[in-house]
Amino acid sequence: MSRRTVSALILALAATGYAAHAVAQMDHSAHTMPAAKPVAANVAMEEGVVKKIDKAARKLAIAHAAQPSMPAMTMVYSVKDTALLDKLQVGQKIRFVTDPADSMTVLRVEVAK
Ligand SMILES: [Cu+2]
Repeated sequence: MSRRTVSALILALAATGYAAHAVAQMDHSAHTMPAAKPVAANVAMEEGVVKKIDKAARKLAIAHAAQPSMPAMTMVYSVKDTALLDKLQVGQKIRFVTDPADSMTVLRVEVAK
């Protein structure tokens, strides 16, 4: 491959990566955030109540509060780390953070006081 071909390939890959990133962010905005929030503000926590815990499947059903873009509802989220589920009980009020790249994956959970 010539140098020029390699640079063109790198540019093409970079462009693809950017597009995918933008789409992932848009998905997340549509689900949980009002538009125009910078990525750094994505640490805002959502509120909800634990409805079901399934450690074997690494799933967590949460009745989440109303959000700017969606009404209150129960949704089933995935967790990457089942240790997140250890401290939870059905019926507990929680605050949680979802993955900016995948709004159906919970990254962090806190029991609300
Ligand atoms: Cu929802």
